[in-house]
Amino acid sequence: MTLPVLYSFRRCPYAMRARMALILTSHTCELREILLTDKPDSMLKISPKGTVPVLQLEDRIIDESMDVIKWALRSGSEKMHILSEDEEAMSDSLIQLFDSKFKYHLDRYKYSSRYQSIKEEHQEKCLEILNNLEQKIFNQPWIFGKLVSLLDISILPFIRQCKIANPEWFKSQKFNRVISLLEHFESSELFNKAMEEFELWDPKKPKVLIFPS
Ligand SMILES: N[C@@H](CCC(=O)N[C@@H](CS)C(=O)NCC(=O)O)C(=O)O
Repeated sequence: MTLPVLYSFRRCPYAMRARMALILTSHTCELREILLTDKPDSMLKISPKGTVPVLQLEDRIIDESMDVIKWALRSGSEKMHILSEDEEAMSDSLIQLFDSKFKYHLDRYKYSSRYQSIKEEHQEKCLEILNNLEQKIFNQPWIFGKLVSLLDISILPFIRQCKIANPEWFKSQKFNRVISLLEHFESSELFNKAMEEFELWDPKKPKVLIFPS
């Protein structure tokens, strides 16, 4: 059986969450690390929209990160928190919020010159969303307690980007539970395994690199 191929970009939050889902469900794949500025033809041929992650299976292509996660999680994972009905509703609505509104403001906060946006306005909108999340966190070390959940892996890569944009500002905010959650995430084995560096995949000299290694 041929291994699934994952086209990935290490720092991409969407690819990050897909890699974490693969780790948590003990899936192994061939990882092809790409540059967003030089996407390989083999990737564009199977997914012309040109975003990562792209998972190439024997019988189909999955090129949306949440679909990669759903595929990985189809038989569940004993390492992950099982969501109750209420938690699932909360998780779905927060993932939707972070993928749309939070990401929108995050981009305009981080890349204000590219977007010609007013940085402070978008920082404030990110802050509102994070303050709101703070009111929904009651457990430790992950959002639903001792096991990591779909919600943690889906939104934490974006919260991390918000911190990276200005760590001093981020750490001086009052959302202490969000800060602890992010610190736990960044020091977790899961995150560190997902962030392992892979050499760039070169279609002219293709090497099969296995993820997780
Ligand atoms: N909705 C997609 C979004 C993926 C996405 O936008 N990935 C970014 C990198 S973080 C990308 O590939 N952008 C294409 C580019 O910059 O050319 C998903 O969830 O997989």
